[in-house]
Amino acid sequence: MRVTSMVAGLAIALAACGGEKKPEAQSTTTTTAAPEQPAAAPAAAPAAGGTNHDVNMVLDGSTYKYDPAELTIKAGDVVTFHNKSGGPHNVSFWTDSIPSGAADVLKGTMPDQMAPLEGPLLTEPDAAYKISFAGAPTGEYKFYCLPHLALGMHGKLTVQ
Ligand SMILES: [Cu+2]
Repeated sequence: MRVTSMVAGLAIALAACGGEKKPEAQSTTTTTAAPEQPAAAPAAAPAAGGTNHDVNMVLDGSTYKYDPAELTIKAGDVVTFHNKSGGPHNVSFWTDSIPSGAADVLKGTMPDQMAPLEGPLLTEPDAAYKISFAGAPTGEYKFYCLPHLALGMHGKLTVQ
């Protein structure tokens, strides 16, 4: 019975051998990193649909002024005041020299008011102050610079 047992042993050895067959490596290591989405860069765009108008606040020689001192815009536009030289400057509206109903609108659209209709003092060079005229009534809006009112720094904007 020696032969039989040898055959049996061989069969077991073969079976063991076959069992050791390793499965093919399935996972090919291609970890494709998700491509980084370019950050959607919202430029400093004016409020929806409104055109931006720039007004510089300057010391020109010995004259403090808004440049331009008068401008005409449309309701919904934005006016950006820039502190160019001679600051600090600000933008204040005369409550009795704006259209009826305008004060309520400006109270909501003028950021960081020091007092009603009185914009903050801009001290940093090139600081900008943005006022939206969304929903603003048509008419004339007269404004002035609090520190330089006595020196004649004032302006007028007309909303059409
Ligand atoms: Cu000023």
